[in-house]
Amino acid sequence: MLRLILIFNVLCIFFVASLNIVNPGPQYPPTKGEVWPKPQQQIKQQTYFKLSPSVFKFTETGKTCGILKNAISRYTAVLRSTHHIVRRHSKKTWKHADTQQLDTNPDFKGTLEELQINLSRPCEIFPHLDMDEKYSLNVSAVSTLTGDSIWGILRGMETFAQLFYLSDGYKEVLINSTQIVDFPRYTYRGLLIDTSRHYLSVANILKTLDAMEMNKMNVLHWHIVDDQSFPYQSQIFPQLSEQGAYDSSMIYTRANINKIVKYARDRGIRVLPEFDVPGHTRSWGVAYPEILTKCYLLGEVVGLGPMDPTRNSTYNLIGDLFREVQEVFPDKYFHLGGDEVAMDCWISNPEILKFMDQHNMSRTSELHAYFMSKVLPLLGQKSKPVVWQEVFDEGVALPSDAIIQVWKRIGAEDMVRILSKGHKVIYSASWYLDRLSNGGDWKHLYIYDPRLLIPHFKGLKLEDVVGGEACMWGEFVDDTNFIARVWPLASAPAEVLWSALDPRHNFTNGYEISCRFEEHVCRMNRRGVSAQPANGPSVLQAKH
Ligand code: CP6
Repeated sequence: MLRLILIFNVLCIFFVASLNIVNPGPQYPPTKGEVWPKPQQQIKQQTYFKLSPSVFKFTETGKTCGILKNAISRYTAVLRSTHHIVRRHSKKTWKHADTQQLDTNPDFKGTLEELQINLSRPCEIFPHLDMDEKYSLNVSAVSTLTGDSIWGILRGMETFAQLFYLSDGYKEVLINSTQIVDFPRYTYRGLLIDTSRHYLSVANILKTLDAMEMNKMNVLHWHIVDDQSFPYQSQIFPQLSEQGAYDSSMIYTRANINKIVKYARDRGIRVLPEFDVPGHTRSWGVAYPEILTKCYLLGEVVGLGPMDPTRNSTYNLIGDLFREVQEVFPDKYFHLGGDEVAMDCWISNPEILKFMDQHNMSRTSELHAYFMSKVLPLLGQKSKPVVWQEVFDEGVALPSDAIIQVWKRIGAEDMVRILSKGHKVIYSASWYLDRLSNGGDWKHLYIYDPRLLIPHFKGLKLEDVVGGEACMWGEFVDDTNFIARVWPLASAPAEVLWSALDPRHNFTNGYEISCRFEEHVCRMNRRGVSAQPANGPSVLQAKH
């Protein structure tokens, strides 16, 4: 009997061991030195160099400025830290035979000593919608990065940092000879963060900017306040956050915001503030209940709704606050929101009904239009508006340079209507990160390309689809899970919005993308971004 059990045990061990043989290691082997998002044009040679961080230096051969100097110290640190990983892995075997093997390999061309950075135009102070992000990078015995604009140079430095990979056995940091010419397919590549439903710490927002830089995203759309809390600390209306924030520690001071804006600028990232009006404003009413509409049910007040469009005091407060916000956020655009206005509250209120009557309005959309027509001029000359699509859909007269953000339906329909009226569009309908359960799958996000959705249609300027945005609404994310929920998912729209259509869209390269994702996630992890695994549980599947 004992013998039988023993034999059974041995068989079991054999069986388990054989499973391991059937399922060998990672499903998707990570690539080595593949750049995310994929460059527009790249030639890669077999010849390669070794990085010696103590010798390597960035040199400025053209114009320079503070942004470039900061980038040089940042990327010097990145290259040094890759080296630390090598040292950790290789321990005492640092001078191992593998190094000798390298030296005798005919493709090995020695140590990379320098990257010459040749910036031809003076630096701009802040990134903007039309910024030039083009660069050329040549990695060879004399390596050069050239660009007309500082923003292109920043993108090129990120690419350069990503070209390095660890040798087999992690003994060396290597880089192949490579020629790259690169520029984005879309100029607006955004990420929405929502700091009202849950507060996000300044440290986490800075971390988010690090990750955006690694993915060449260039707009942080900061949905800073909403119904649930008002964390923006205003100097003229301090009561807004004193009473409307979750806690006196859960606010953004002017110093906090200055730091975030500067940190973003150093990475070529714009910070687009959103103060959503007239809906989603419940938190404004904790300190200033009179600016909100009283909602009625059966003749009784049952709560507060959207802003009260009938009172001048509403517009006075908005105007004064927006002027202050325009000083803190230097971007040329200001997001006014305008989405999901609870019209049923408006028409439950007898005062509002009377006002509509007096102004010959029969539909609530006319009241929404009236409200926006009073708010839009408050921006003055200093900023141009971005609004959610409802504002356009409800027939509000918008200045021609207003940008419309589409979110309601996946598909071309909404974009076509907006483009035909001559407005620029930001597309985010397909990239609601918060809607994905179990962390989500990048494949659901990678298949949409906003311009490709639009059928050939006479007279529409496809370039007016300026880009897209991944939206991470805050209902189910806070400091504990925000980074891992966003990354690497947002890397999918980041690549769609940057890279060329070919070979991205031949739809047979899911395997290749998965392998590049493995390396990219590992790279983000190494550089301090806690991105979660990109590829789901391992299911055996043939290559290609
Ligand atoms: N908050 C605000 C939200 C949403 C919007 N605006 C939203 C709506 C539907 C989904 C996700 C988010 N939470 N202010 C709409 C733009 Cl599915």
